[in-house]
Amino acid sequence: MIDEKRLEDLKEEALKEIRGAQDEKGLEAARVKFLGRKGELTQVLKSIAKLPPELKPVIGRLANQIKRELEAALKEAQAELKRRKEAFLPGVDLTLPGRPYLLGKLHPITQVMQEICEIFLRMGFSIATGPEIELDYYNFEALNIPPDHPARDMQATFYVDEKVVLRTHTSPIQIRTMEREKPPLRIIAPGKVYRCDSDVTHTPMFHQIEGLMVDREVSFADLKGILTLFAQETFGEKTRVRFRPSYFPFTEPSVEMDISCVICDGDGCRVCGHTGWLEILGAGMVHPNVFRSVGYDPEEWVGFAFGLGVERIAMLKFGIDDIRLFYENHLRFLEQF
Ligand code: FA5
Repeated sequence: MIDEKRLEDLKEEALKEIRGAQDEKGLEAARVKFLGRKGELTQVLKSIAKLPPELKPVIGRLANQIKRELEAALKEAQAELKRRKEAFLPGVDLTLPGRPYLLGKLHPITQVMQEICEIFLRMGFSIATGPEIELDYYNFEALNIPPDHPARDMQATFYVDEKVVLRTHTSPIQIRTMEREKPPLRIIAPGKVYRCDSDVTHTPMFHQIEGLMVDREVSFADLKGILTLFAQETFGEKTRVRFRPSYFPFTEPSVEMDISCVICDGDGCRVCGHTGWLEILGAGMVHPNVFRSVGYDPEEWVGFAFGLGVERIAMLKFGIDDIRLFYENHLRFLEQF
């Protein structure tokens, strides 16, 4: 005969099996064993009818309560198994340390280019762009370099065909901007340029930033002032600059700007060839012929322009002695910036 003790024992046994089930199969076996059609508790419930009347309500209530408890335990065990299954996927060990998430970074040349652009943006310049595959007209002719001009040899050009080149400098953007916009204007133009050139300080593709300022009263003093400020913001307040006469067909007069050597501070070392100075850019007052080619009146407008090599600046800033390192893409090199 069933009594309360027997029922309690049954409950304990059932809970033990339900909670101890290692998988869904084990859990289902436990359910069938106790709560199935022929399960042990089901049998008890069925036999209640045959109990003496005074025992019926007591055993009936207890048996039903145990049934509810076992059903709840089953549900909980099912949920726990599901949680375990999700956490322990086959072949996945969640105790292993996570894989490092490799974050990309800006290339050092891009970083330097952005830095330089920001300096000029703060001075009221805006950014202009132009195509890398350029017409001979914009790269040379409109810049006062006619077809047989000896200055064409200053830049070893990649020709696409007779009339089309890979731009050798960012100066054609001067022309394109002036054709499009009326003066006054103040632009900088960063971009890739190409020359048939390769050694420790030259690569066939490199970056330049062009600057152009045109107004009614721009003077050589403005050129000097703005470029001096640029040099000091880039290389530090103590940087000294000097301007040497030079030649570019599209500027007159033309200069090259040197900064005091960033390595030896002007004392003379291997990097500056023991001169104490490093050349960083070319510049000058816009040649009247350039204004004529874009339809600006050279009697009314004056301007200055400059062009700098970004790799050169980056090499000096970071103390790098071989320009090719920028383009070999070794992670151990690139990760340092
Ligand atoms: C020019 O390209 C002129 N367009 C600059 C200019 C603009 C002058 C406006 C006046 C007014 P240059 O050929 O000197 O000038 O080149 C400028 C800079 O580009 C050089 O000082 C150098 O830093 C860099 N450069 C030249 N060739 C290479 C190369 N193959 N690889 C890396 N940098 C180079």
